[in-house]
Amino acid sequence: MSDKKWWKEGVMYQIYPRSFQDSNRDGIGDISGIIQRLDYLESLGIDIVWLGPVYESPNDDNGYDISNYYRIHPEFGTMEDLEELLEGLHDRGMKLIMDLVVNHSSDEHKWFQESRKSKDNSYRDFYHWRPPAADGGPPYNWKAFFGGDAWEYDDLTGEYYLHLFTKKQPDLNWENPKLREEIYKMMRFWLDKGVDGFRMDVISLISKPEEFENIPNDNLMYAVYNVYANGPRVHQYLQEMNRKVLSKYDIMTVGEGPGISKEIANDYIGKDRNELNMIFQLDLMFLDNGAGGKFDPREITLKEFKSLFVDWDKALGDDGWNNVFLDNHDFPRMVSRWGNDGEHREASAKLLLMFLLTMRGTPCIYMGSEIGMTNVAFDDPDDYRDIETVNYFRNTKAFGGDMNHAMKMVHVQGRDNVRVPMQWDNRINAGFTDGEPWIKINPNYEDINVMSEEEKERSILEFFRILIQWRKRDEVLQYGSYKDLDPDHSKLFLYKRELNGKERWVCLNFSDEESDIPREIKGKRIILNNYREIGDLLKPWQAVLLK
Ligand code: TEU
Ligand code: CA
Repeated sequence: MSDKKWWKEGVMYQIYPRSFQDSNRDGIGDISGIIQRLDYLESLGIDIVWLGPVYESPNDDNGYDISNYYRIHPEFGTMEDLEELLEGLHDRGMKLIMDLVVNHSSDEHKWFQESRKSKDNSYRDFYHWRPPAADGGPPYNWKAFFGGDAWEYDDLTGEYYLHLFTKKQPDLNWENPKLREEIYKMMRFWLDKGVDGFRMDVISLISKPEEFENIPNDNLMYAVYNVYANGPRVHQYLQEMNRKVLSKYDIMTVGEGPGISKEIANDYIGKDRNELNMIFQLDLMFLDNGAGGKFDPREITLKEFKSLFVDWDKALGDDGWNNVFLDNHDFPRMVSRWGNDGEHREASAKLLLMFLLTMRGTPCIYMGSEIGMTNVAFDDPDDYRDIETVNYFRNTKAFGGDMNHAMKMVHVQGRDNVRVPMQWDNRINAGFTDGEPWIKINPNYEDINVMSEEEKERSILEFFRILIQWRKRDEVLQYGSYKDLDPDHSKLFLYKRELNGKERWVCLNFSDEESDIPREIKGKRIILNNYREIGDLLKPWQAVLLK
């Protein structure tokens, strides 16, 4: 059995601050808005809130471009608000983890402002600068995550700087010990305030190759897994960070890990590595990327889906610890992507929640999934806000691509699917704001919202609350071993959790069709079922937990 830790027993809940609750009618979610909803958070039974970035930022990438790590962006409130939120969570027995975005800063951060001034500026080496190629173009052929080149020319000094994300997100140079000390100092500032840990943005990318080289392939995922991630000194940096900062506090860390494959995951999170506690592995999120990237997706089979979880569980074993999630602020809504958000929305939303809360690993639920919120489909490109989507539309247009097709792809894959505001009730703007929201509301808010879920019997929300209570008092669900009982089944995900002779079975029908009841669960006692009963066949998206 894996060692006991509070962060293995807790349930995480992600808040995207811009879209949770507006408190001052400017149409932007803010910290006071979250404070107004503290009782709701407590009522869910969640333990750990992951708060997206609320630091000062020009918002090129909605706060993932930080211009001052010590200040709260005025649109989100003040430092006092943040302290009040922290206290409010702690009073209710919940923890707060903050987003730590240190692979890159904003180009408006004072470090970058200094760095670009001259080649001998004392901040020059806080970033990666290189002279142009012989033809004056970018020194290397690297591509950025949100389209275009990853090297940007700056005519002040006639050199290029590296940005793996937008050009307003220059990558920090971790080779520089002065930069690292600055980061550690900033981390201590937040930990001394009492925050309970960090979600570390793209932490797998912080160490760059010793010698930059061209990439023999223009597939972004190839670059991520083979060049951008897991650089030669990433473990040295994380061990140093752990020794100098993390180990001094009772906190948790989860590193976002694009490019970390299961074979090397325990190098980051293994017990004796003294690096991180968990990673968010993105293999599943990237699995459907086709040759043209995320906007060129392919179908994934249930078998692939299952084997990914099974293989990761096996690879981490009792040395590492998994984090289990099906969506976040970067990927489509889980019920739209992995369930059926039409006819079977309620059943499949419950099934996916049961999956998250019965797997081995700390579950992380994205706000709104507890009420089965779905993807959104705006008709007008101007209704989209996310820089990745905006760039995609722009590039499609520039290269004479099919805009209708692009729109369809955005409806399926775009990040704004999950960034539209939380749906609280059926009043105008879904109770999110009394002003003009920064992005349009999903028109289905009149049917899908917290208030109507609270009033309904056997709602998704009620199901989620019951599941959480089970998870929290059941050691078998927390620490029990995990075994897939029928890896080849094309519709069912059937697994067993086991601890000290106690067993739990989870039977999930991942399909729009009925399915046979597996013999393994016949005669077992039902703990929780997303249908009223269990007949001779499993209903579409039926989910049953048994003992
Ligand atoms: O995401 C990193 C990451 O790998 C994602 O960029 C993902 O590939 C992309 O969103 C797919 O559309 C983190 C943050 O979660 C994301 O919001 C930021 O935009 C990004 O880093 C840069 O900070
Ligand atoms: Ca506001």
